[in-house]
Amino acid sequence: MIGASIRRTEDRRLLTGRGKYAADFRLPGMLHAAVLRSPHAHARLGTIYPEAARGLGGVVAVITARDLAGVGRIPVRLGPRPSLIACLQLPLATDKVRYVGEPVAVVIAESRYLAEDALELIRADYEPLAPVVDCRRAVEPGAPVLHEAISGNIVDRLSTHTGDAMRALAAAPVRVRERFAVQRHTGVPLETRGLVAAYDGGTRVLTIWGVAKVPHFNRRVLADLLGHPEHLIRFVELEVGGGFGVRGEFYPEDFVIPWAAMRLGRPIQWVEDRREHLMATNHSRQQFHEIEIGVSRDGAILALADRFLADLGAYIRTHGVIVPELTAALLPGPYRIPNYSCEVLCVLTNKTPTGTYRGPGRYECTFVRERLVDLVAKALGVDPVEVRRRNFIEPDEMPYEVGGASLGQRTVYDCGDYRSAFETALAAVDYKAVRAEQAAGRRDGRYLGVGVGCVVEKAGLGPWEYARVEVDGSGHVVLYSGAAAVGQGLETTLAQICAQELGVPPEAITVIHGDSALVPFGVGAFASRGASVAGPAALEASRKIKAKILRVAASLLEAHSEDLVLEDGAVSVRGVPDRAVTFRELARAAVPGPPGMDPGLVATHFFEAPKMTYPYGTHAAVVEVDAETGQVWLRKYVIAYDVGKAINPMIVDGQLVGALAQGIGGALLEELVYDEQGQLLTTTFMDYLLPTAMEMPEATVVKILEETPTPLNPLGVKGAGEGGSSGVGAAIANAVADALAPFEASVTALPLSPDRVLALIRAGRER
Ligand code: MCN
Repeated sequence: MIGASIRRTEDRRLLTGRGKYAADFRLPGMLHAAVLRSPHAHARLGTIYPEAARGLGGVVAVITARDLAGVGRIPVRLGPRPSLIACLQLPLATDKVRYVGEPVAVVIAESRYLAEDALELIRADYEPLAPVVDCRRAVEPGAPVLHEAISGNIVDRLSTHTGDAMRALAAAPVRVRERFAVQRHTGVPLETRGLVAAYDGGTRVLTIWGVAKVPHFNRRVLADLLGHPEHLIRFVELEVGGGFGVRGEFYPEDFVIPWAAMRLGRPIQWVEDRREHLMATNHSRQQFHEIEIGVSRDGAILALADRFLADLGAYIRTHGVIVPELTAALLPGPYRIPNYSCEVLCVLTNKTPTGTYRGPGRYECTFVRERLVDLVAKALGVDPVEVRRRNFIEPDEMPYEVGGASLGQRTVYDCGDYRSAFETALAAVDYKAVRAEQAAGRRDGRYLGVGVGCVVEKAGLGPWEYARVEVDGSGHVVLYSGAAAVGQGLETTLAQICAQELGVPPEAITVIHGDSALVPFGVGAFASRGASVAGPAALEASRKIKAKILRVAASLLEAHSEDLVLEDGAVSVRGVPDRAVTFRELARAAVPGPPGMDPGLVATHFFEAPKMTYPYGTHAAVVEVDAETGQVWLRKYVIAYDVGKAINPMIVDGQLVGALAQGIGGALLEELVYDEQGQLLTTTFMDYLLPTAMEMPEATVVKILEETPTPLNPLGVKGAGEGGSSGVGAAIANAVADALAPFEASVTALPLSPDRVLALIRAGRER
């Protein structure tokens, strides 16, 4: 079962329209909420006048910060640091608003229409302040300050040092220096955020439906903010129409809606619309790098020194400064870099706050590093692939300590054969043939380019995950997992692991997750940890239950457990198939169970993962650029990616291709654009361009590698959820730069939208 490309069990209900999402959820007497959002990027907030809205028929309540006096700020989930506390977000704005879209008031009404209408009747006094929109400006003296409490806009400084980068740079025979920028963009799941909250005043149980990603952590946050006992709050996941890092974090609405449901004693639904999503849900990725590399004359990297600004938006949200931290930790990538330094300024601006987005920090650092490596090749006059070949960390150097740390762990690559993945990708893209086609094309005025991006990802963040396996009284196997589903196929792959141990088909196993009443402990779905942390938890719990099944069967069949065969939901004595007991009989016999054994066919396991695993691979892109229109066509795209062992290769393939689509969006199309006043200009899909099937490469080749199983878990698996996007900005940018080499175009920023590509061609021509 492990290693089998079986179809996803969850698709039966999803593809037949039976999935229930937050917006599908209905309860009798349910009210609806709408959020009044700041129209200003930066303003003092004076009196809010909710009276007219309250007077509108059908409006049940208008909630402002005055109603929430004493409610705390939303805490950091990953990497809390004392320096960040002053800039955390309150559920509703109090005396100041700091980005367009910041929640100012919430209307609760009998219908969504009424709630939206009532928003227009709320007046608020704003005293506009000068906004600071560009983080490069925000760090200058005299720039407007967002949070007076930290007297400036730099909320944190991070630094990483290995060896002595400055000295090594000074001594390096060849040095290349460049500035790179990654644009603000983000995960845009088709299902926007949403939730339903209901409070039972009799039992005092508060239930939230529509939660995602980290239900158990968020339940604790809500319990703390409400001052309500955690065990009286139930979180229920429903289906999740994509998360990509942004959905499922704790946002202001995740407090206000449950709070209002408790006060009003009626269920309330809130569903984000797309415009809100684009201005209220975490943004990501915006960074400005100034980087220098020193190499020997034969291309060996001697030193790398980076300094970058990370634009975190107006408040610190649940990811703290983890995205820039990950950038700094993984910037060295698959190369041996003896001297490395990175200085990071985490900067606040009057824009939507930020968080993680699939491949957080790695999309950015991979783009920066891999572009720089191509520039080294140019400086040395060699093919870019040769510089990479010169610098890969070799398998016999594993585990490899990079220096630096993220998520509280030193960056130590567990295992890997970077060169092999690289050569696999080059072979699949047919590098030599593409170069020949390129040369021929140029003679005909066609601009073909090929580019690679080598990726080292991180996956499998602990600290642990929970699993429980039960055989119920009817003999059915149930697997409870503390992980969560965001669309990645969790149910199928966990069932495969359990099925392998218990000899039952995966589709016969019910996988339960995301419901805090049924699953008492859980960490969730992020950091590509499902396969490598939740998977081993499921495996070990399955092994325990198998041992228990055999012990109960041995006692019932009066045989030695070594003589028993477990197959098709029954246990029989080897060679005597008639002497058998079914799972159903065993489950019933196990309560209260043979003397000295815990009752019931139940087994629990916490899999602890103190170290992360580092999947890796190479992306290769072949593009053709239309020099008249600036359009970039993706002729071919290759991803060779090592996941140690694929539980379900079809799902891994889907993960890589899906992530590739998102990476293409980041490389060519998607950008959250603000004007100088801090107004977000991209609030519809007319302006914020997502890739469609039309923008996918004409040919996509995915090579799933299983060359280096990780020693860090009993399955040998590494994550697969993010590596498909992390290398895309790098590979496409290198390919476009390669295509535009005749114009001497300097490709240093994403996205490579047609207008930018034309500007690059023009600037190159002028040089
Ligand atoms: N898998 C596998 N074998 C492996 C590794 C993974 O079969 N060696 C399978 C897993 O069992 C799972 C999927 O591939 O079904 C992704 O696994 P993993 O990499 O462990 O990631 P998680 O389960 O922790 O999922 C989260 C991850 C992240 S961090 C983001 S962001 C993301 C993603 O996966 N968001 C997604 N994939 C997504 N896919 C969909 N459809 N929607 C999202 O929002």
